[in-house]
Amino acid sequence: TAVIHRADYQAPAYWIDTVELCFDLDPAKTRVLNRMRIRRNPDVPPQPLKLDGDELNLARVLVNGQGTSFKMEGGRLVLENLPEGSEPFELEIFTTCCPAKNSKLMGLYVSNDSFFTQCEAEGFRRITYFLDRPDVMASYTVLLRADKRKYPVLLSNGNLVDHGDLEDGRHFAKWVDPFRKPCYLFALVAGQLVAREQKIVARNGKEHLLQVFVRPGDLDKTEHAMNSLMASVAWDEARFGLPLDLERFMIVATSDFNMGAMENKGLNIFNTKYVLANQATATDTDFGNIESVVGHEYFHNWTGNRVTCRDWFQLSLKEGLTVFRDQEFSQDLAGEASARAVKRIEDVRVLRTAQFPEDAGPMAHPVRPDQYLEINNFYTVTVYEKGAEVVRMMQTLVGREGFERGMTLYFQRHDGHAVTCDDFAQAIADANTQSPLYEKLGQFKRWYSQAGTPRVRAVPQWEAGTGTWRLQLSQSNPPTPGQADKQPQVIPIAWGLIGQDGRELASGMHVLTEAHDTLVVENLASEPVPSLLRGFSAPVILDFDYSDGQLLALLEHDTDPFNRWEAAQRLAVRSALAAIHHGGEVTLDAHFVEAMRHILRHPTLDSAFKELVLTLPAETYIAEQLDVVDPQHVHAVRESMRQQLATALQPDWEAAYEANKDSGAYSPDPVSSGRRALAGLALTHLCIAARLSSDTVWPGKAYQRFKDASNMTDRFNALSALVVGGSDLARPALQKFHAMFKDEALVLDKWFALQAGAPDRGGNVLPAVKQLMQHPDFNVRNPNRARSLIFSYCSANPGAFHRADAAGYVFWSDRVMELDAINPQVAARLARALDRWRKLAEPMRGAAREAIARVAAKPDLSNDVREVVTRALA
Ligand code: HT7
Ligand code: ZN
Repeated sequence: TAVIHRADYQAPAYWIDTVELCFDLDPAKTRVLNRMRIRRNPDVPPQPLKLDGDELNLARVLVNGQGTSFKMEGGRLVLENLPEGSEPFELEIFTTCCPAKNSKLMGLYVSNDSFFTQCEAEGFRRITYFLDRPDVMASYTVLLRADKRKYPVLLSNGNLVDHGDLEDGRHFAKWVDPFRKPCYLFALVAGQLVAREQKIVARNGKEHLLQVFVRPGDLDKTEHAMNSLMASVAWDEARFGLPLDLERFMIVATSDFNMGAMENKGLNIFNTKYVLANQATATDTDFGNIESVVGHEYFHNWTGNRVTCRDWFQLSLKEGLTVFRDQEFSQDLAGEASARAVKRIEDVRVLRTAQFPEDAGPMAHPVRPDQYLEINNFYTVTVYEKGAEVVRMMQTLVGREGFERGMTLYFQRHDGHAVTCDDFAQAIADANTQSPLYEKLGQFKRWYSQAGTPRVRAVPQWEAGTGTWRLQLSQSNPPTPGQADKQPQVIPIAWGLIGQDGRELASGMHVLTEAHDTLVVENLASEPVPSLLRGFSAPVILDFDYSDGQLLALLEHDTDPFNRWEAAQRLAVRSALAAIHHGGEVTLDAHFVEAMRHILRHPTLDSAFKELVLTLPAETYIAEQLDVVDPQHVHAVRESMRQQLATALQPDWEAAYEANKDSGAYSPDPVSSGRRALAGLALTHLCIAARLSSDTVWPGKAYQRFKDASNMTDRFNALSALVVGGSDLARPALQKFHAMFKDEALVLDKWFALQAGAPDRGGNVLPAVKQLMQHPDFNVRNPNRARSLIFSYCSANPGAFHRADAAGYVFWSDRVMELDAINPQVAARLARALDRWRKLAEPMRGAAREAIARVAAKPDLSNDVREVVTRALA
């Protein structure tokens, strides 16, 4: 298969106006009758109709009811003798497929005896022959027929217009979607499912039915998803004036799913991980993720479905914008400014630990990529999270109201159409002609076209005589694959100045557009400490040579909570880098330890914020600051820092634990979940300290808490504290945990993940992972389970994975190849675990390259994995 280029976009040669699909559902052989009304696109020179198809068995093709000649061309069905002229014609195609054997989970597949579909990005062609591209929008009528006892629930997009019984114990349901849509938004579900239902009345008085479908037995885990859905409907109406446009909105959960969820029109299909929760089985993080994923998919109804993408290069048009919207939603629901800041810090942490490395590695690509071999490889943190930052910068540049005006204009212009990232940026700018976005739009759009993380260097100059403070700013962006030279970007820098007494002296927004620029502030009494890039106002790396004293001052006084946290992160990274560069032991600076104590003891700061400040930067984040990385050394240094914080602050951790351990009747709200998070962090440190002093009291307390906990967050945090602290009680606790939750798939995922992510002690994690692969509950074909064991080891446990004996890499290459034969999308995600191999110190570097080459040499690789390993070796 050839590389596809954005520049080669051409409008489709035909339009498909209506689609009537009739399914006879059978796991071994599902029959699909597809009747379409098609017409030539008059703007394109006449050419044959080429319909995409994949793993289909073709039985019949009729044009206007008559047999016709056709040929196959690389999986495509090519029709040359079609009626001439602009009149529509009817094309009927009859195919069969085998959902039971569909392990790729794209197209129509079976999971737990139910049928599900996944069509984004190119799965519809695995259901029927079609113009499988997002700019072909059609009206769908869907007739589903199936055995009534086995598949009592039959769902598709839109409204149920008819249903009834058929002969031989079968029944049918007919669905009509009132909105035109691209085929990637098509969905069907059939199976034994039950629903939590909720009627809601919109602002205009219209009634809607919300339904959350799950397997019988899971209904008690659907309340939070339903609450999140109701909150999402209300939020989109209140913040953006965007109403629910369907009588019925359905969510269905499946335990076999490649990603988090899918926004099919009116029929969202979700990974169970992002639907099912109750206090006994789900952690606060799970509750938070459900809220944001339910919001995300719901918000796609406008940003993605009503206005969709012209082609897949425009993916961030819907994904970046919708991530931005779900982030705003979660912040708005969090309420108070401090809780909003916590959410912002969490989002930035994802960006910096996952997207920055992507932008610096072999898979680096612009938010709007220029080429791909396999589009599934471009559902990335760059398209999603960096894309969201680009939208956030637009809001920063035009203001919140201006952004809402821009959104209104965007829908006025483009509702019902398939458009581009340019169209979006143009609408936001055109609604704000007085803004820097409008003035600099062409340059701003480099955020869409240039890959790489820009670096902003800021150098201060203080002129005591005149009280003038200058900040010399310069920006640069390193080369990325295919892009050697970069042009300056538009970088909004929110700033503030803190005086000697800790008070804020001035603040503002500087929009950096040139390669070099100077910010000047006059009439200052003494040299200030700058707080730069407040709230992380742009997705850049900021270099400023802060002294330790300045960082401590920011940690203590900054009015911007993001930069308070950032100051602690900088201090911690600095200690880690010093230890790594000098090859020796880390000795934490006494001032840093005191500052941490001060935060931990602080009478008014939120527990959630304290937990973030006291959590050391991730190993991958520390590794990104280095040119050559020995992941085991990074791990050892971070562990040593954690041990020092554990022992030096022991009484403070005890006090924090006692003050936060009881969070009252369970509720996943920010205040009580923050208390649980801090209690959990404290317990981990107390178990670490106990190991160092051979104390058994705290592991005993952790074990007791593990047993007595009334919610999964406390229980899992206690279990994790025992595992991380290396306590002898970890083993019996893990066994007990398994016995308690052996029937809860999502909890077992946590059980596998905790063991695969455990700190390595003498190379013990890999053998444990290999043994767990033999566990009766392990199933490599289930993506959640594969991720919980294999990914947790290869992608989330660098200290254990990057072994000098290369055994981790051999394991990785075996798993990539094994998974590729089952599910290429999942395999390709795993393949990315070695993206940053070039930075590794020897002997890991050579061993990693060998492992990648081993995968690349396999002859029958999927496009998905081939693209990842080829780029890695390029
Ligand atoms: N838009 C959805 C993307 C998605 C997906 C893509 C490829 C393969 C499987 C998939 N499942 C869902 C998810 C979202 O961003 O909302
Ligand atoms: Zn999305």
